[in-house]
Amino acid sequence: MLTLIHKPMSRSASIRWLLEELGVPYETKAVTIKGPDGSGARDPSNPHPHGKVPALVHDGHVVFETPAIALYLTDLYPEAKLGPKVGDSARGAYLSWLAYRTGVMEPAFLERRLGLKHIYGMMGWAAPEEVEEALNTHLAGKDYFLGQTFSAADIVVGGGINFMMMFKLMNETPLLKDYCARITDRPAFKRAMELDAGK
Ligand SMILES: N[C@@H](CCC(=O)N[C@@H](CS)C(=O)NCC(=O)O)C(=O)O
Repeated sequence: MLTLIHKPMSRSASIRWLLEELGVPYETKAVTIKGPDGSGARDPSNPHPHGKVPALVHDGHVVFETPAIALYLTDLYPEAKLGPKVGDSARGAYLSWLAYRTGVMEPAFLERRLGLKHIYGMMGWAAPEEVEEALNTHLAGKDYFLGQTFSAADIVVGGGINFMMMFKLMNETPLLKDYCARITDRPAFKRAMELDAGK
């Protein structure tokens, strides 16, 4: 059994979206988390080492960190074709973009949000304007991160782009706007959002 440790409308919504894309049975376990305004508290029953969401429990095994959960699930259900298998020529790009979400993209835009100065050679991520340029350059002429095929990289990175543009952390470009419209038009995305909204 798959259990998503979840808080609606948080980062774990992207894993719910992925589970809906996969079309596999899963349950959600709602937990409380600490909020940025000091509200909320860690749920002692959350197996994530820092009490964050998402976490996934699969037959008693805990997986945490969004890219790791996405990779775990797309490897577990290869028939859904949401992530290239080991040996596939697109596998390297897939892994790289999954890692990019939390290793580069998120820290860069948090740096912008907090008004921090980018320090080259020290910060392990790129400056926000360079991330924007890289994303726009990579997606030019493509429908999805891996080219013409939708994959979980579009949920993990694309979902992040959608969120960051919505909250004005990332500059909107016609290309990114079109891309986000394409990925959020998917029935699984709409289902996940409706479920999160309690509909
Ligand atoms: N790097 C983690 C970040 C997870 C994360 O920070 N989630 C937020 C919710 S959007 C959270 O649980 N915050 C509670 C806390 O920081 O204690 C991932 O991508 O899975």
